[in-house]
Amino acid sequence: MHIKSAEFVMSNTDVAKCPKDPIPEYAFIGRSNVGKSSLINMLTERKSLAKTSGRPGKTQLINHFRINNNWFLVDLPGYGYARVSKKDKKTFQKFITEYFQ
Ligand SMILES: Nc1nc2c(ncn2[C@@H]2O[C@H](COP(=O)(O)OP(=O)(O)OP(=O)(O)O)[C@@H](O)[C@H]2O)c(=O)[nH]1
Ligand SMILES: [Mg+2]
Repeated sequence: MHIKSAEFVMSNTDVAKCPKDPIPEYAFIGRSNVGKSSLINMLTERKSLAKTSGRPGKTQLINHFRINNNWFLVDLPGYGYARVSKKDKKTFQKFITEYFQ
């Protein structure tokens, strides 16, 4: 598929505020630092659409990207060994669960 456009839409921790456009949405979930954000950049052929880091725990929000104006890619925080506080891990877990529900 040719990616003609890939635009950052918004970042959220509140699922109710996420985009409601009735278009397909593909999200990546996995352990922290496995390369979820890098995969989004690879797929869209954009170097820094999604923020990446060698330090686990870079992605801390629900990030929506609109692709070709007709579907979303979603970057989520990782689980497992993100270098963030226990409190932040709980927060991530809560909104990620709400997102998938
Ligand atoms: N060797 C190798 N390194 C990769 C690959 N993909 C990503 N990385 C590196 O792995 C590290 C983490 O990549 P991210 O894309 O930020 O990982 P993430 O899963 O989004 O991490 P969190 O946001 O913490 O959940 C970075 O240093 C990347 O450069 C890959 O295919 N091979
Ligand atoms: Mg990430």
